[in-house]
Formats: sequence, C-alpha cells, structure tokens
Amino acid sequence: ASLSGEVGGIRMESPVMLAAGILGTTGASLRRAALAGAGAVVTKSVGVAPREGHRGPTVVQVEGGLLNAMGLPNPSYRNFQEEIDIGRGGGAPVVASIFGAGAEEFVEVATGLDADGFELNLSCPHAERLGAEIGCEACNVEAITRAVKEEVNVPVWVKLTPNVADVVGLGLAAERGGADGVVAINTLRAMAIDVESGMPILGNRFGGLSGPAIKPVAVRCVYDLASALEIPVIGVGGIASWEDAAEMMMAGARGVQVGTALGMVEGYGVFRSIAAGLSAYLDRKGIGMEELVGLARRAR
Ligand code: RRO
Repeated sequence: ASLSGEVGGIRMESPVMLAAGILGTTGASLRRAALAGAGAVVTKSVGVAPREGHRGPTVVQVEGGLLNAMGLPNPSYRNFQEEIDIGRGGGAPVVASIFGAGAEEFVEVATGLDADGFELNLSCPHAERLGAEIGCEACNVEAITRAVKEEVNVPVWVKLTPNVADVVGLGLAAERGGADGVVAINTLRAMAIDVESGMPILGNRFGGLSGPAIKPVAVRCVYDLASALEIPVIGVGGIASWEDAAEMMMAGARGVQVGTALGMVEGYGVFRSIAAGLSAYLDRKGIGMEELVGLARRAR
C-alpha cells in the first residue's frame, strides 16, 4: 500500500518522521535520516540566543527508555540556516523545531529561518529559566500559535507536553490559534537517583523520559486529541517498530515520529523497516492508510 500523502499540511513520501531533538543538530544527520527514508525530519529546537545546555550527565539510560535534560543546547537560529539547507539535500521536508520565552521570540525565530514547516516546542519539560512552562497554559499555546501563523507561510505544528491534566485543552488551544497539526508527546517529567551517593544522576537533577516506557501514555494522548480535534495529530513516544506505528495510527495519528529508537537499537534503518512493515500490514488487511488512521476510535 502507498504510504505517501499529506501530513499536517506537508507532503511526504512516508508518514514515519525523525522526531525533534535526536540527530537534529546537524545538517549531516538530518540529511542522513532523510536518505534513510524518513518522510520528514525535525531539527533539534533552536531559539533566539546560543545556549550551552545543562551540565552533564545530560542523558542516562533507564528502564524502558532514556532520561534526558539536555537543557536546550543550540547555536541560535542565526547560526542554523546552513544546517537546514544541508538537511534538505536528503530530499525530505525539513521541519524546524523552535522555542522561545514568549510569542515575540517564537516569531523572531520563525521569521528568521527558511524551513518547510515549523514545530513550536511548547513543551520542553526542564527549561526553568526560560519560563518554558508557558506550554502548560492553553491561553499561551493559542497566542503563540496565532502569532507565528500570522507571520509565516509554511505549516505550523505544535508539540504538546504530556505533563498536564488536560492535554486536549492544549490541543484545542493550538487549533484555535490556527495550527496545521499537533504533535504529541514530548518527554514525561522524571528523575533517577544513584543509590550509592544518594545523588540525582542527571546534572540538572530532573529530566524527561522517552522511549518504550512512555508509549502507552502517548497512545492515550493521541487518541484523546484525535477524538477532539479537527486538525491532524502526529504521534510520538516510544515508537520503534511497525506495530508501534500502526498502534499509534489506530489511535488517530496521521503520522509518527521516531526518536529514542534511533539511539537504542536499529539506527537509521528504523525508518525503512517501519514503513515496510506498515505497508505490508495494510496490504495484508486490504486497507489503506486513511482507514488505519483512527481505526481504534471507530472500533466498538
Ligand atoms: O533540550 C532538552 O533538554 C529537551 C527539550 Br528542548 C525537549 O523538548 N524535550 C526534552 O526531553 N529535552
């Protein structure tokens, strides 16, 4: 079955994308993911000013995934256009993940970059000095989305945090603001402690959990969002196999993003193996992608 189509306003050959953060720092790794079959690639989040990020350790493997507190390290949008352009050499759309302390910063970054789409990171779980908790308030989500939409001519997605009681409220706010899609979920608030020293392991003490452990949380968020929203939902969180991708799409995801799995098992081959598995599954069931998306919401 064909996997090509439009996802959140962006035409892609496959609905299996590179998630923000992992391998999105350089043009070379974005390009490589695209050449490996990613339908679109999302960059590491960039903001108005260069940031070093938190002191280490910044990533640690835990049961069921990875715990990170990178701390938004990035060279600022002023030093990032070249990476996007190199990434585009891979032939897939490049979506720039961007963050800011408020609507003005988001607009400055978005208008300062030429990308095929923007993913507004309203969900970094541990950027305390930036006031990045902004993404937990529906009114901020709506205002920032609207402000960026007014200034750019490419699709705008909003990446949501799962660290709230009401993720659907945030999704509805993004939709009111004019988003072309929502992406769920960013990492779950978490921490790990070393029992010999009694010290939190990450340099920042706290971090965000990604990988297989959060997949059921992501599936639930996607299901709830897809049930409430008109705009497309993109699923991310613990996807490593075609079965994971199919499950996320049955919950209502129009596309999926893969992050942690790239570092844990298969590497870049994961894009083609998920796409091949999905295609074979659709053929075996005699259905198309449009039937797969939201299947579990229609099943009784
Ligand atoms: O850089 C990070 O620490 C980070 C970001 Br911006 C994010 O959105 N999600 C995450 O788990 N880590």
